Amino acid sequence: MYETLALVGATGAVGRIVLEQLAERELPIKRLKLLASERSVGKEVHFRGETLKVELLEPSAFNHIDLVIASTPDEVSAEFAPWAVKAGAVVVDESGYWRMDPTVPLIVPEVNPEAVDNHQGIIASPNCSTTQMVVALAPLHRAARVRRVVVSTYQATSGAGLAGNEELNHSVRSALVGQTHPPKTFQHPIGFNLIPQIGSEKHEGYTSEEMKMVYETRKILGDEDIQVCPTCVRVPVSTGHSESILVETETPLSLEEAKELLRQGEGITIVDDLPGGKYPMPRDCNGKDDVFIGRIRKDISGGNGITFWCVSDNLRKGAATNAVQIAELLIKRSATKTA
Ligand code: 11C
Repeated sequence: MYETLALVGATGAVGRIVLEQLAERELPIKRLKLLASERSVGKEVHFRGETLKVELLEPSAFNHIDLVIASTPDEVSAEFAPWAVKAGAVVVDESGYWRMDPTVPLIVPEVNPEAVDNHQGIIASPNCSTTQMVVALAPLHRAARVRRVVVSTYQATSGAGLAGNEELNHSVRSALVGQTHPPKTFQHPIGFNLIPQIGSEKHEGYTSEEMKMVYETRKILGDEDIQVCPTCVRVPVSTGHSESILVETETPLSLEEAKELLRQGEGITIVDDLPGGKYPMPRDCNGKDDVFIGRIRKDISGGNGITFWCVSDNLRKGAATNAVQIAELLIKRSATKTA
């Protein structure tokens, strides 16, 4: 059923990891086609012992393609996804363009796998900062209904792609010799700095990145009443987003109950030993697919809250891994239906 796969954006930061994931995991794909804009056409990519050439992203590229995994800017997705659907393919899209479309399921396989069945040709994968947070919130929400979340993010430069990491390198090297590298990708120099702006202003002083965390969280958890107050910050770390999360639930949870729920949560690894100096940090979580949680505490400021620290590889679970897991889910569920 899903035997031919096209990867759109194969040469980008996320596309490269999708390729690694496809090689590592056992998807029953018989043919892989790599698509990109004119700039990358002809580039050679090695995959499972073969050399594949990147082909042009155009409407006819989707003929005889069953499944598409795409990591492109929003405007590219807006244009090509309808071509792919018209040709009969199902698109797993990592851009922000389709996520809030009511006809498009927004999927984190550990959280809302059943929603994938409602697709009409496009399935969206969430923003990286949302994905790791909802993996952590899901077990608490199922048990005690999440009412309010206050989150501050510490987001890696690779969230802005290969250009973001290049800018981090240049910015740090320049700062070490007393110079300033003029920023292009970020609003300010990122070396030895923190930038409390990701995206542009979107709603009442909140940025587009922050509002994604509000809207996408409600859609994935299927609860429009969840209140989310986010502050998103770019930090000089190349890979691995970190988040400080305070969550209030309708049903009170003891610290032990919350720890147990998180411990049992799918896709979660707990690293929580403050006296031993053990907690998740980006450099330890990179290259891994789980969401890592530590510093789990009761909110001592009053109210009915649990607070914790959450780290995940933004290029893997935040992007490539989640998309490949959606593809696996789709293949598994369609096999069950046709069996
Ligand atoms: C960042 N979270 O760290 C962004 C990147 O909507 O998929 C991903 C943007 C998105 O800059």
